[in-house]
Amino acid sequence: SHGQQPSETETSGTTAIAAQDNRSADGIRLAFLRHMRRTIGKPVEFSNTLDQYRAMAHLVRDRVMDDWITTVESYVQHNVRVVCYLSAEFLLGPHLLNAMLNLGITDSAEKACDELHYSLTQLADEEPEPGLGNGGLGRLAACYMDSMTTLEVPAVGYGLRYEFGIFRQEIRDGWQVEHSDKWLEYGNPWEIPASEATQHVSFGGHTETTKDEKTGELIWKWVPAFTVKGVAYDTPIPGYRNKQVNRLRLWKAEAEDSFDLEIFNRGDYMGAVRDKMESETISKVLYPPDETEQGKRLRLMQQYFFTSCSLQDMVRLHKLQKLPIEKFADKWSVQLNDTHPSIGIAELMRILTDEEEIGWDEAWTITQATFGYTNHTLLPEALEKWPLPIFASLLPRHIEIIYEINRRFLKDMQAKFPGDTARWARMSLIGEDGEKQVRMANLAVVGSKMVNGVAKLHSELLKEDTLKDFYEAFPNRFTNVTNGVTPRRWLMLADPPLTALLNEVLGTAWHTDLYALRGLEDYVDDAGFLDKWRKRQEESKGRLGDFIKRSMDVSLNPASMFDVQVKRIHEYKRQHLNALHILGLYCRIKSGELKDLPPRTFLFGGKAAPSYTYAKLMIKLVCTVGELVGKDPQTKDLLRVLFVPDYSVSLGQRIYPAADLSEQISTAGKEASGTGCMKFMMNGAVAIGTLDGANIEIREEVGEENFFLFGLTAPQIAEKQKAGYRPRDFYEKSPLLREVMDGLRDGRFSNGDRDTFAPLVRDLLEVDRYFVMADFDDYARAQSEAGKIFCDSKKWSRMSLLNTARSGKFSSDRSIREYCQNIWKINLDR
Ligand code: B1N
Repeated sequence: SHGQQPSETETSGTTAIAAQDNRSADGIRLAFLRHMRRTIGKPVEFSNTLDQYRAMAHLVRDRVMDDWITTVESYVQHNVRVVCYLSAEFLLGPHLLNAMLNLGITDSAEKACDELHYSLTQLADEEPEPGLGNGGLGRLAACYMDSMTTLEVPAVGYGLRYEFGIFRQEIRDGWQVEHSDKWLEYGNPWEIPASEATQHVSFGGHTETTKDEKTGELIWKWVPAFTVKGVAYDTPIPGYRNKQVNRLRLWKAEAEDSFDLEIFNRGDYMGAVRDKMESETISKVLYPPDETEQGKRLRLMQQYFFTSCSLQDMVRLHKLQKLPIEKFADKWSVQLNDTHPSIGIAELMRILTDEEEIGWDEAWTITQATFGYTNHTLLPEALEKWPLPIFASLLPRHIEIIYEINRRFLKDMQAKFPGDTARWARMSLIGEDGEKQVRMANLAVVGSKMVNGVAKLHSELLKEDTLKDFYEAFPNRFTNVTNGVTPRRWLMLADPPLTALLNEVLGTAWHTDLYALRGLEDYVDDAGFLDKWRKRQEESKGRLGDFIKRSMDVSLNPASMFDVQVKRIHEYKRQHLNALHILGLYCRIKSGELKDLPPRTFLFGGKAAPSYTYAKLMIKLVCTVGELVGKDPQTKDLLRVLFVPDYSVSLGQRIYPAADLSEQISTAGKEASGTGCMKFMMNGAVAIGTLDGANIEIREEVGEENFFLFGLTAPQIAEKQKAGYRPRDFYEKSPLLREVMDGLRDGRFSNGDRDTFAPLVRDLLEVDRYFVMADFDDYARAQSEAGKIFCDSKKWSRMSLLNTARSGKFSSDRSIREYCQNIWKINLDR
C-alpha cells in the first residue's frame, strides 16, 4: 500500500533515536521548553496557560508535519486518485488532544505536563474551537476527513477560511444573544499558509464572442469587472496511528495587490483600502442559518470563490504532475457536500472549454465523471435557488454555460419523455415560477455521476419525492450512504474511562473496526460487568456535573436520569415537543397524579439562526420551563431543566458520555440523517425517537426492545398532510395536552405573562407544520416507559451496553468505505 511508510526506525540509526525521543515524555518536555523560548518568547516561569497551550500545540504540530511530508511524497510517487471533498463548512473542533490521540502521544504529553506541574486538560481548554460550521453537515465533513486519512484515502478537504466562525451564544433572561467568534485573535498554530497555491477569482462584467480566424468557431471570452485573490491555508489532518496526514485547504479572500496599487497610484488611498476591505468580506463570516434558503449575493460569492479556487488548484496540480487535462476525472474525484459548491460544475466546464479549449462534449464527459453530489435535506426551503438577476450579474459566463447545459439536457428529456411539458418544466435548471431562478440541486444532479442521500429513508424519499423526475430519468445515478461519525473523537477522546474499559475487555481492534464492539455482547448477562458499566456511567455524569457547576454554578443530581437534546434549534427537530412534555409532567406532579417519578435532569443545547424568531422563542420556552420547575418546591427535586449555552463540538464531547436518554424526536421524514444520535449511541445512551433519518437504522441495529419508539411514520405524516391536518383535534382529544396548552396561553407557567408564547400557542393549534400536537400523547407514553425502565438499573445498563455494542455501523470509517466502493471507485486493499 502506498500508505505504508518505512518507519523512521528503519531509515537510519540516528533518526531512530530522534524519533523515539520525539514521542517520549522527555522529548516532549524538551520540545515544549524550546517552543516556549523560540516560538512564544517567554521565560517559562512567566508563561500563562494560553502560552503553554500554544507551545504544546506547536510541538504537536511539528510531529504531525513530519508525517505530512512523507505522505505527500508517497502520493506523488504513486500517482494516486485523489478525493476532493468540497464543503462550505468544516466543523473540526479543537485540535490539540485529537492530534495527540491520533499520533499516540497523549500519555507522554501527560507525563511531560506532570513534570512541568501543568494539567494537560487545562492547557487544552485554552484552545479556541475552530467553529467553521453550523451543525451536522459541517461536522460530517470533519469526521470524513478523519476517516479518509485513517483509511489512507488520498484526500483534500477544500473550503473557506472564515475569519469569524459560528457565533458564540449567550443566554440572557432566557433569550439567545449572539457574539462574534474571534477564533483567530491569538493566531492559529494549526494552519500553514501555502503561498504557491494562491489563486485569482473573477466576478461580474460581461462576455464577448469572437470568431476563430482559422476554424470559424466561436470563442467565448469573459471580461470580468473585478478579481479577488484566494490565499490557501492548510491544516494537516492526521490519521489514527498510521503516519498518514491529509490536507484541509481553506481559502482566504484578499484584495489583488496590483489592483490596490493602480488606485493607489491615482492617489486614491482611501479607495484602495475600501476595495481591499470589500474583497476580504468574502471570507469574513460564516452564514449562520442552516437549512433555510438565503438568496444573498455575498453567499453566492463565497460559494463561487472557494469552489473556483479549489478547481483551479486541482488543475494546477494536475499540470504540475504533467498529466494531460483530458485525464482530469481519472485523477480527481470531487464530492459536493450539498449544493453549496455545485457551481463547480459550471466552473469546471468553463475551465475546460474556455481556458483549456476542449470541445463541449468531451468537457461534459469529464465534468460528469468528476463530480458526486451528496444531498443533505428534503426541506423545500433549504434547496438552494438563486434569483437569476443576482446570478447573471455576478457570473455572466456561468449563466451562459448553465443555459447551454440546460438546452442540451432538456433536449434529452424531451426525447425521453415526449410531450410531458410539466416534467420538463420541473426538471429545468432554470425555475420559471414567478421570478426566474437557477436551481442548484438540479444542476448538481445533472452534472454528477452519482447522487446520494445520507440515510436509507432519506435516500428513498429523494427518489420518491424531491428528485423523483431525475430518478426516473437516471435510476442508476442514485444511491445511499448512511452517515457516520469518527469513534476517535466521539468515543476515545470524549470518554477516556469508557475507552479504558473497552480496551480492557476487547483489546484495541475496535479503534479502527468499530464492529468489534460486538464483543461486548458477551457481557450482557454478567451482573458484575453491568455494575461496572453503571458506575462508569455515573462517573461520566459526575464529570459533566463538575463542569456545569464550574461554568454555570448549577448543581446536578448524578443519580437522576440525564435526558439530553443537543442540536440546532428548529421547529422540525421539535425541542418544543420536549418542553411541552416537561410541562405535562409538571402538571401531573402538581395535581398529585404523579408521585414516585424517578428524578430527571433535562439538558438542552443548541443555537438558533439569528433571524429565526420562532427558534429563539423555543429557547425562551425551554428556559421558562426550567425556571418554573426549578423554583417550585413540589417539583424541584424531581425535575431539573437546563439550557446549556453555546453548544459546540467541545461541549458535545463533554455531554454525550454523560447522557442516559438521547432525544431524537424530529417529525418523521424531516431529519435527513442526524449524527448526534450516533454519538449518543456509541457512548451508551438509549434513544427515544421517531422513525426518522438514521434513527431507523439505529433501531434496526440495536433491536426494537432497546429503543423507545413513538410517533407518526413518514407515510402517516404525508397522508395527514394530504387529508388536511387539524392540530386542534388533538388538543381537544387529549386532556393533558389541553392543560399544557391552556396553561401556556393563560400565563400559568410564566408568572402571568400571556404574550410571550402567544405566537407559539397559536401556531401549534392552528398550523403545526411539524405535527407536535399529533405526536404529543405518544411521546408522553414512550417517555413514561423510559422512566419506568430507568428505575430498574440492571435492565437499563443492559440496554445501554447493547447500544454501545451495536453501534459499529455508525463509524464514519464504514461510510467512507462505502463512498470509496460505490461513488469514488477507490480500491482500499491496494
Ligand atoms: O446534514 C447532516 C444531517 O445529519 C442532518 O440531518 C441534516 O439536517 C444536515 C444549509 C445545511 N442538511 N442541510 C444542512 C447546513 C448549512 C446550510 O447553510 C443547509 N445541514 C443538514 C449531515 O448529513
